[in-house]
Amino acid sequence: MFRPLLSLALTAILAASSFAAAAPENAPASFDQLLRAMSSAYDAPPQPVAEDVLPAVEKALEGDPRLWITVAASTKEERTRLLEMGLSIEEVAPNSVSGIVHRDSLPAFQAKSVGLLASMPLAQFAVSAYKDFPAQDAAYHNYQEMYDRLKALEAANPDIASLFSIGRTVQGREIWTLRINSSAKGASPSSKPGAVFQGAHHAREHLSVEVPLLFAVWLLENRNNAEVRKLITTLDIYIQPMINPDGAEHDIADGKYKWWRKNMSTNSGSQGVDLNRNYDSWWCEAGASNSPWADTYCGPSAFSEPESRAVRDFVKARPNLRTMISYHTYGEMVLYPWGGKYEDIPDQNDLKVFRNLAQGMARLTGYKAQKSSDLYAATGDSCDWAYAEAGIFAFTFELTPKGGWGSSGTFYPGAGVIEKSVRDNVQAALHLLKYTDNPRRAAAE
Ligand code: 0X9
Ligand code: ZN
Repeated sequence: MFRPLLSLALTAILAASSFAAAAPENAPASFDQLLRAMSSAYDAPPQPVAEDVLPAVEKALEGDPRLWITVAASTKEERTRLLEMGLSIEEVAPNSVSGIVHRDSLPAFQAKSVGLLASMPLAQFAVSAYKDFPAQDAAYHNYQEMYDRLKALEAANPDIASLFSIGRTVQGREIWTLRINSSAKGASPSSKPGAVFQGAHHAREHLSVEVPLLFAVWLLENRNNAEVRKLITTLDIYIQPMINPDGAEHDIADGKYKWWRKNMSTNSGSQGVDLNRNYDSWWCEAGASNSPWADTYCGPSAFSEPESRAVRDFVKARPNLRTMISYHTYGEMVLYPWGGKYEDIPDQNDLKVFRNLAQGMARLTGYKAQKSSDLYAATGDSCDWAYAEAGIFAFTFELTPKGGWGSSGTFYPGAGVIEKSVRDNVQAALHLLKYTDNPRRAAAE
């Protein structure tokens, strides 16, 4: 899909800054410049793009006799028949297709035997296809922009950064992973101790994309700083900013937030599985629902979803992984296992490691460190699974806002929170990296 608005808006913001004037063409924005541009976007003068482009699109298609329709079809033979009826098929889903048809052909598609699911004027569809994050939140990266940013980092640091996909989502999007490693590329193995930073298991938690993504920008920009260089040359670092891109894109797809949490799989009559209930850690016991329509639906079985399977296979193929952060929002907390049981993890030494690392990261962010299940018990979460399965010191971060009285915003706190969240969390993530060679060192503190 075409999504020119955000890149145009960001380009306009960057072009207005003195940096852009001085920087060579195509130079990637620095961490500071990028953050400044992103955090000022929320109070930047109204961006002309939405105002200019959308009416122009509407005008160009005004009175156009074509419609965008969605029709039931599950086989290639059915799809061929629809082409023969005059539908240009543009999108194919497992049980339906969408595309463009002349309004005079509509009656044929309305016949009982055909199964017309939806129709709208092409102008209306075209405008909706242009939609993105609401203008005031344009600084947040959508899927394409996240990919572009990762790709640019790889291009600017080809010796130590490589981009690869750990698998595809329900709707076929790649789950992109940026790897930072001075001696290994892509999916190849490494014996260096590994760390993983993940965002957006939950669709509406958009700040959880920005924090790991901008951490990657920061790390690579500071690659020549002695401390950072040591981390980059001794560790195997993976950044996966969008585990659930289908859901994240759905949440912003018509320019208004949908408060969507789950992935986009189709269940009987409803949509989505809660990916943070789909891992095989006491799957679908406490704190998970087996009702497909529920926001905490655990799915038909553990690892039923391609997104959680991709993470499972990624982790299992890399026994060198030692630490992990899964970013979520909101609540300003640093959580450690167990999440699925009220008890402490049985290994007292590991418990000390978890507590000390969590406390260290809480100090740097101002968040509260606690056992996950002290918040509530919820089974099937990724961090319980990663620790139980692979011994990874895995933390769930609940980012800003704090919630409750005196705190503003929930899942949509605005672009103004990005800068502080990123800066504080860069320090917390660095803290974890400093222990990734041997996290058990932290037990002694
Ligand atoms: O419920 C979740 O999956 C996480 N909170 S969120 O509001 N982002 O949905 C918290 C997961 C922490 N883990 C457990 N308490 N098990
Ligand atoms: Zn979440």
